[in-house]
Amino acid sequence: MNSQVFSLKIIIMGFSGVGKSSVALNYTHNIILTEFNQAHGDEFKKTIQINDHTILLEIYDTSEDEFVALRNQYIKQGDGFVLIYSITSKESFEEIKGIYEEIYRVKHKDKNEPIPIIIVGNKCDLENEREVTKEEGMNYADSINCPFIECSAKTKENINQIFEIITRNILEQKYQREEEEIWTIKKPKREKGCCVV
Ligand SMILES: Nc1nc2c(ncn2[C@@H]2O[C@H](COP(=O)(O)OP(=O)(O)OP(=O)(O)O)[C@@H](O)[C@H]2O)c(=O)[nH]1
Ligand SMILES: [Mg+2]
Repeated sequence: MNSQVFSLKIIIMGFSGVGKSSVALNYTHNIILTEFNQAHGDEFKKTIQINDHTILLEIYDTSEDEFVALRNQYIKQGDGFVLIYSITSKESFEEIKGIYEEIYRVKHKDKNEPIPIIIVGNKCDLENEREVTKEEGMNYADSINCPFIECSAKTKENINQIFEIITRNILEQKYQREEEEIWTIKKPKREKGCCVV
């Protein structure tokens, strides 16, 4: 990879009201949403530096009431996915399990083919309203081999880390695939060389 700027599409998904727009706006514009300034489904851009490389993140904030066709289009085009639940809602935690399945279904991928996904428990500032323990979040993320983080779009805790982790994850999987492709292209040539000897 050279130093030119390239872009990655990151899709934010989760149950209604978990803080998808808050996380996106907090990260891209340093805005803290309140119940009086709501936002729904939008696209935000922000550049991120990873090891000397400048990467443009196109962040799509989805909404539960989107048309299935549009939702599928987001999933098909997404390079990485931020699946958010609220630690104050067990229902929202159960919801991301279905979204995880949906992503694999729409992308026509097998479970042993990794897709960059991070599991995020938002609203960790509301400790006294907690319904999902950190262990539950962590155990689920472990079971599907994905990174996990708790954050707060209100206090900005761990917000930058979400996007750094998912970007690194996308790049790692991209490199791995490219290396595997190079290896499968090289392999027949080696065999040919052996035959000559
Ligand atoms: N205390 C606290 N409140 C939050 C946090 N994140 C979001 N909220 C509040 O939760 C409510 C919903 O946040 P949104 O960002 O609109 O949630 P959303 O997932 O985009 O909701 P929809 O677009 O309706 O699906 C708002 O009142 C936010 O102020 C957080 O980390 N802590
Ligand atoms: Mg929203």
